Amino acid sequence: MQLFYSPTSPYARKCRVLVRELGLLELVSEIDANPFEDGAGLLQANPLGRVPCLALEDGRALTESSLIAAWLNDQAKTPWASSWDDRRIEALGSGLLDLAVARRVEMVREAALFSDFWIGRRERGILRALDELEAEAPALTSPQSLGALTVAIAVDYLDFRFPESLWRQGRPGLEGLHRVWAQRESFSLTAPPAG
Ligand SMILES: N[C@@H](CCC(=O)N[C@@H](CS)C(=O)NCC(=O)O)C(=O)O
Repeated sequence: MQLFYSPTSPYARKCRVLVRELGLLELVSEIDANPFEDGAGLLQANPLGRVPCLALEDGRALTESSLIAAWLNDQAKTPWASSWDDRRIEALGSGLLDLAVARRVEMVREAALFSDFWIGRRERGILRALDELEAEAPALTSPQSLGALTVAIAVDYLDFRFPESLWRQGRPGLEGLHRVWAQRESFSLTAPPAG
């Protein structure tokens, strides 16, 4: 299997962390593919032109990080437990990521195209999602959970793209969850490049 990723994509990072956590490095080769370069390999695997994309041996490809994560978990000798509640947290964490990535997009547009409406909307959504996840944090103690992993990836992305973010303030549960993940080798080996 080939996993197309880019080093700065948090969605791809989630899959890369999982590959390491589940001991699947021998099954999955990782291909660095900046989606904005529209490389032939990525576009052939994923018509959406996005990463992550997992190209399977039979020619099919999986194109959503949560789907890829579920697939990888199914391939593991010792899969992580899955529940609807964990999937609910995973979806909330993915939504937080969507808002943070969309907020980042607003930052890198030409200044003339900045939209206060969209920036404000994204920021309010990010804060609401963080507060909701803080309330859930006491239940997210197992590192072997796709929900907890997704939340850790999302708050780490805030540190990466918005170093001025005060997401830790008043959110000790999320801070603790992040600390647990930040100590894991799978997390440090897949950290986005500085700068
Ligand atoms: N919902 C998708 C989002 C994937 C996504 O947006 N990836 C970004 C990189 S962070 C990308 O490839 N962007 C290229 C583009 O939008 O053209 C997932 O969970 O995998």
